Amino acid sequence: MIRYITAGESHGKSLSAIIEGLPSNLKIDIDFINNELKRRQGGYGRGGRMKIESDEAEILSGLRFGKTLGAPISLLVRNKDWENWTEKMPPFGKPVRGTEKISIPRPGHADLVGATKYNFNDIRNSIERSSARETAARVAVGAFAKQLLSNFGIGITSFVESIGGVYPEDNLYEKILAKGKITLEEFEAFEVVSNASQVGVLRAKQEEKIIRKIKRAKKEGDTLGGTCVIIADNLPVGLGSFVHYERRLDTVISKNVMSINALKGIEFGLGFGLADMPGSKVHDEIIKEDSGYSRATNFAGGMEGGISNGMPLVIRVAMKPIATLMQPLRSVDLKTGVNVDARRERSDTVAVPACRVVAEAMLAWSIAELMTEKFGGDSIEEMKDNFNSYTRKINNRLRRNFK
Ligand code: EPS
Repeated sequence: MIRYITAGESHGKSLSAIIEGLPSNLKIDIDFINNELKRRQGGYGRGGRMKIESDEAEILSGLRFGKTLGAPISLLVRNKDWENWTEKMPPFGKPVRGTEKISIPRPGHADLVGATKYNFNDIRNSIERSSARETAARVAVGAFAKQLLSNFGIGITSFVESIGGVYPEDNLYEKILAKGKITLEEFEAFEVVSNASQVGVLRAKQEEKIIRKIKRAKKEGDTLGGTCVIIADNLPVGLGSFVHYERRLDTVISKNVMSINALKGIEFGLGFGLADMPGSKVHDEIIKEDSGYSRATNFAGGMEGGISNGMPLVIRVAMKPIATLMQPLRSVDLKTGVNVDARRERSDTVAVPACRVVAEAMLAWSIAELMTEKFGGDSIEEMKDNFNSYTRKINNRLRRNFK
């Protein structure tokens, strides 16, 4: 079993994470981790904070000469902005005279529920840990998972499908599902094109429209949400299970991916679209190929019965607009009980391009959870042996069983 935990406040000294259960001898490339962190920071429409930070992971334990020891891994991502917050966020001491106590919650943020639940007299205490800054730690964790998965040929990519309701004109998502299998060239093209786009999309005309929309939203003091598509390819058949609710592939993915700040929806394959169509139009027909059994289409998004079926794993997620508005909505000052405008706080106009990178990390983690559960092993060598033995024999066994 692998697990991780993160710690850290948005304007505290650092974010940190502990990862437990990765096999030993797994090669880890720090440049890869830092590049993932850089990808998360990018995207048109982010706020002032990303100009201050240049996120980098510092590995404190669990690695020796670039390989895992099988021991817990601990890592840090330092907050450069901490320098500006030493008086407002010290772990000890007392607030200096004149330190503002925040009493006006933002609609849509964790401000009010956090202060209510944790019995705070300053909303700053809610803001700090609920901030999506925490996702930097999770991207670092996901970068470990991605490197584990690459040993088994499993790749993960993504693109932003829409921002502010601006979708590609060619119904791209359905097209990908209708096509079924994804070639390596197509997979790589998703990666290259989305990474080159300022907003993570695949279509140039759509990018222009989205940038115009973000500019307008910013001018109007508003914010935008959007949808992202995340794809994992080359999964073996058999990850997840129908025998228990918590072991289903879709359960594990939902738990991890839906924990991302501001995510409000997830679809597997055609998802909600499946509900509107007759079965004859959406169930993926089974076809025989030299390498085994395949499906003619992929509307199920790579799973049947909570188990991976060897088709690309395709999910779509929806992110709500950022809750901090420069043209604020109505709120209440908790000090006076009087209706006032919500508080403004430095923030982003849109963070959907960052969200797709975090979603990749969480999808990678989900698959890593199930891969280590199924193929176990204390070292990467042992895990590979188990994996190879299973995947090599799986088709022959099926053939023999049904002779
Ligand atoms: C974020 C850091 C934050 C915000 C954003 C995400 O920085 P700051 O609050 O210092 O400006 O840019 O946080 C939120 C959207 C949120 O709602 O908390 C980051 O590193 O991703």
